Amino acid sequence: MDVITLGETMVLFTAKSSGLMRYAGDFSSKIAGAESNVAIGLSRLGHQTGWISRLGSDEFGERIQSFIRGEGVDVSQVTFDDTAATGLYFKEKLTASELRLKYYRRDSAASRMSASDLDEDYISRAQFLHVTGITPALSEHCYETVLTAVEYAKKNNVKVVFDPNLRRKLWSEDRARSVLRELSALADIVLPGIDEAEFIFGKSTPETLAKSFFDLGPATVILKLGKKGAYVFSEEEEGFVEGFPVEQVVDPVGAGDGFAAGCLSGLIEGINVKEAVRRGNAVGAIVTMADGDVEGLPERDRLIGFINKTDKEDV
Ligand code: KDG
Repeated sequence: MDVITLGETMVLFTAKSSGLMRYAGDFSSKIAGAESNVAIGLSRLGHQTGWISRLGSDEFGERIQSFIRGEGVDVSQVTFDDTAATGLYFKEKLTASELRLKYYRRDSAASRMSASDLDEDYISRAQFLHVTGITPALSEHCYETVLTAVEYAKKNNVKVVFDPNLRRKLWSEDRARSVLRELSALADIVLPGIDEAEFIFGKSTPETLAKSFFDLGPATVILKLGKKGAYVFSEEEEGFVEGFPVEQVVDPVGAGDGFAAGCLSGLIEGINVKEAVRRGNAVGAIVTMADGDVEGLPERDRLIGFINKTDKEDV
């Protein structure tokens, strides 16, 4: 297994019309969850991935499991809970460029994940464990589950990748700040966005913010700068990696997960960090041009074509 991840996936309903969702009569339905988005992104690029989670014993839970399995992700560690429902999430398109997200996930099946759901042997077989700051925000049990998964990874020389993925709606600012710092310190690779870095350390330059994460302990910090690309700070390398031009942003949600999938794909293959980040930038850019959180994740040929096309246009 190349990457194992753990977290909640929900059914996503997107209003087909723009304006306040109270007037929306039609919705499209998809599936979304930061961690499974990463697993799917990697699987489309040809890597072996596994996703650990809990789903409700309901039709939405069945749908999510089938979808993710259909994408080639191992779902053998997914359990079903008879006493809680699968989480839901709505996208309200106020205008073409203004989205509002609404969760219905409190006390969902995934929020009841527990450390006893984890199999150390399964985690030990991966090259990377990917976790995000969404899971510990779901419940105290989920927080402990993430810590245990990280502990199993470290014990077995599995590299820990942490994406803070700050979701302010899920927890208090103080708690978020303290847990995001704690998990950043435990990780080998941290993938914060600039806003998340400023949330933790206060406003500063990308260089200083990346260094602040690095001083917590991870060997590699990859700070996401949106369309400008990313800033890398690691033991071996340091510097900016430029982003890719995007024709038209259709839906930016999920770009960070695409970025993580692209970077991890490069790291699995052993290319240098800046080249891996460039791959991450390309996947992130491609994802923004499609509607939905996973629909835009490219297969390898398309990714290579996109990178080569941009390189030619640059010459
Ligand atoms: O990163 C995209 C995610 O935000 C989305 O797919 C849903 O996992 C999700 C969340 O908690 O917001």
